[in-house]
Amino acid sequence: PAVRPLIAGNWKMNGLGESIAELDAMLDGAAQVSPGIDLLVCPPATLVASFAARVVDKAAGKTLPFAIGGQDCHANASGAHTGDIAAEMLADAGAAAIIVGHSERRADHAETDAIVRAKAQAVWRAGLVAIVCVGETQGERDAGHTLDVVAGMLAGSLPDGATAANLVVAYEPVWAIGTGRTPTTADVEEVHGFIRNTLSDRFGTAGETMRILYGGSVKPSNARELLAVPHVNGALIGGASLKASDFLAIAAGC
Ligand code: G2H
Repeated sequence: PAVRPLIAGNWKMNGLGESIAELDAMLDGAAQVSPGIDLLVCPPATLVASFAARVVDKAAGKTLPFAIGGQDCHANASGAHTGDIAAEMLADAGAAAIIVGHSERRADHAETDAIVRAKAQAVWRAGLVAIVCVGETQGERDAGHTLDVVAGMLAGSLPDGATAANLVVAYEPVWAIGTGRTPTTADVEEVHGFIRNTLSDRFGTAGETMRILYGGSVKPSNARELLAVPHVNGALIGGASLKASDFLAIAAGC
C-alpha cells in the first residue's frame, strides 16, 4: 500500500530565536516540494511555540504539509518534575508530533524501553504523533544481533494501540548518527523489511502503512538512494536539517 513520505528534521540542541530565518527559508521552499510529502521540523522546546506560530502565519490561505514537533517529553501530564516538559505543553505550543526514545536520550538520560513506551503513550494522550526511535550500536551489529536488538526495542518501546496515524518508527543505527557513515542500502532494506513485518504482525493492516523513517547521517548526497529503499518511508535528519537548502534538497529527493 502507498505510504505518504515524511521528511523530519531533528535540530537536537541547536537553534536560537534568530533561527526562525532558517525556518522561513524552509517554509518558502516547501511550496516547491511535492505536495505528497509531509515535512516536519523539531527544534528545541524553546522554539516550538514561535516556530509553530510562524507555520500558521505562512500557511494562511494555502495547504502546506509542514508541521513543528518536539524532541522529547515527560510521561506525565503535569507535576513536580523540574525542567521537564509534558506532551500536553508541546501540543499547547503547537507541536504536531514528538520524537521519543532517540538514542541520544537513551544514552544520555538512561531511557529504557519502558520509559520510551510511557512517553509514547503520553504523546498519544496529548493527541500527537509519536516518532519512536530504535537502532543498534556498532557492537551489536558486529556481533550479528541487529535484528534481535531492533525486535526487542520495538516490543518494549511501542505501546499497544498504535495506528498508521499516531505512530512513526525511526530506524537509526547508533553508529551512523552524526558520524557521516551510513549502512549499505542492502542493510537498510533488511532492517526496514524486518520492522515492517514486525509492525504488521503486531498491529495488523495498520502496520502495513505505518511510516518507517531511516535516520543517521542523511544528507543531500545520499538521500535519494536511501529514500528509494523499500519500506523507507522518509527520513529523520539531524545535522543536515539545520540548513534550509540541505533539508529541502533531501525532501526533493523523495
Ligand atoms: C540521527 C540523526 C537525526 P544525523 O540522530 O535524528 O542525526 O542526521 O546528524 O546523523
